Amino acid sequence: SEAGAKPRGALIVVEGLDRSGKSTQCVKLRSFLESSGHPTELWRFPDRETSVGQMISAYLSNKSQLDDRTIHLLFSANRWEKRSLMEEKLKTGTTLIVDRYSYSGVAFSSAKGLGIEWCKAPEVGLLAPDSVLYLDISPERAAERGGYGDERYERVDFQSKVSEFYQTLRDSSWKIIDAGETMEEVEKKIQQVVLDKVKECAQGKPLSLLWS
Ligand code: NYM
Ligand code: MG
Repeated sequence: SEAGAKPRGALIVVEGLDRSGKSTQCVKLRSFLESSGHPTELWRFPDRETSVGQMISAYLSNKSQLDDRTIHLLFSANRWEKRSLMEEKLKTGTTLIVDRYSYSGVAFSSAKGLGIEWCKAPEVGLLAPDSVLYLDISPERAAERGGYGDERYERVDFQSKVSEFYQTLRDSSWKIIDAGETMEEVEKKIQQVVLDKVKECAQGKPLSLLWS
């Protein structure tokens, strides 16, 4: 990094189907990074705390109905409203672990039949992750894990479509983690990948933008 500037934090995104174990692993990863001396925050999208997030939450719990494009743009707006804080945190040395990001946005909306390019467009200009970890599990195995809740999208047939779109979106930089392994095995695999990335970012890897 530049003389006098703090080493920047890394933007680590965790993606996967519902019940793939993302949230559990994100919590474990955060304590691991903190205890390794890296200031870290755990974020998630949708961020249900904001007013946009509350509209999203009402939609997901079937308390409101919204047209597919409207809800897609709300999910995107929910990321845009956090963008400047995200950049500030990274530039002042905080690593962010983000539980779902633009890839969820595109995969879930495309699975409803919206065009993939249309879905990507509002994400252009958001910060690009330094690393995407994909917790890979079949929709059937995910459903066995204590079953789904009552939210929209939590159905095996729909999750299969989402899984196909995740495959379309992923590139060679994604780390595909077998989420069918034990919690400890998954945890170990994630730790090494992320630690390397945090170091690379601290050494000056520039921030970049979606969608390129
Ligand atoms: N979801 C999440 C979307 O459809 N678009 C998005 O942009 C994001 C971030 O919301 N089933 C969907 C995926 C999930 C649901 O997320 C709620 P979570 O992680 O279960 O709170
Ligand atoms: Mg969920």
